[in-house]
Amino acid sequence: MQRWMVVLALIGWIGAGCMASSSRVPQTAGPVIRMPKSYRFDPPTLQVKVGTTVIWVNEDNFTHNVHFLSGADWQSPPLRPGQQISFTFTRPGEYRYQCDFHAQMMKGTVMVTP
Ligand SMILES: [Cu+2]
Repeated sequence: MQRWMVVLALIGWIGAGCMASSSRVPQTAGPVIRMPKSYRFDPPTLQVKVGTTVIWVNEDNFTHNVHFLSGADWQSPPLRPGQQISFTFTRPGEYRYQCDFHAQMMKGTVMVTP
């Protein structure tokens, strides 16, 4: 094998390693809302205090997102299996949300108290 081929192979290997780890950054702060199999938020209703950071984790085999219908104008990007997103609630209120891809099945609410 030529030397340049070895270098290219090495670059590809390092790149693949970085991609794999960046999509699974461990987060420990705040309550977690899981998206288990299949098509649901667990728990569907959560109550937290202002200032809390909530993490949604997609443990399903399908792509989902989190889109607020009330409380704030915010939506996550599409979350592939294994990905997660967090949101910090800075104002009290009722935050109803859905997954845009499965709006009939996937709805949830976060109640934020002062
Ligand atoms: Cu979904």
